[in-house]
Amino acid sequence: MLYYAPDNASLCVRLALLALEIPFETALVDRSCNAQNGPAYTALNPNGLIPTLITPDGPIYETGAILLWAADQKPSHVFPAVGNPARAAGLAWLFWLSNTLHPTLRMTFYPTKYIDAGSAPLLLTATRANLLGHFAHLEAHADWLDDTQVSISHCYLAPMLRWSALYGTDQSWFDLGKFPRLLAFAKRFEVTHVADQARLAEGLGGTIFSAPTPPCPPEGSAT
Ligand SMILES: N[C@@H](CCC(=O)N[C@@H](CS)C(=O)NCC(=O)O)C(=O)O
Repeated sequence: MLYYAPDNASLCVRLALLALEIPFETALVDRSCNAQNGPAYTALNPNGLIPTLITPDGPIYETGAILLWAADQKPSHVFPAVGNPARAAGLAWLFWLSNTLHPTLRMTFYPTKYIDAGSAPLLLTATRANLLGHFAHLEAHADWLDDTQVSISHCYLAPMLRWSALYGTDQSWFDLGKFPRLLAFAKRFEVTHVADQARLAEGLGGTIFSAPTPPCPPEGSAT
């Protein structure tokens, strides 16, 4: 069971489970009433953050951890298995996405969780500059962007490109067109069967990664 909200970090997990062809059901976390902080959800994930995946081993949270757990259920499908020399670089990038790019992006969505409202504009300016540096880093060094086989790092990154274009107080800082390799990746991934299934399930519209529009989900809300 995947606890999700449309166009939330659970989208990364949905994409990976679809790519792995691991059957799953979903349970909506209703953000309109802050259900992520209610007792039923925090009993599963005490951080009060979406997603959580219920597995035979119990609930797992943290997007990167869930992606790795899922990939290890079907070794070599979407991530190098233990023993494969490519796993080292794969892990380095997965953790970079999880401990560098994703938290930085979160700061632009929820600046007042990190600093007082008066200082938020300063934080946003600095954080957006950092993010542009992170995207330039990917553009220059992430050779896995060009892989045609879907990986869990693809499933993690593509929604982050989408959110950069859609969420926060001002999107003028972000122009995917300035990063041709990232743009080509987004265009390639969004026409896969996996992205199409996620798009329909969460009402994400067309060109969901390269030129996204706000979602129109069949249930729940993104924020
Ligand atoms: N470190 C967490 C972050 C997840 C996260 O930021 N989730 C957002 C939705 S995309 C959330 O739950 N936001 C609700 C809140 O902050 O109250 C992870 O990797 O799973």
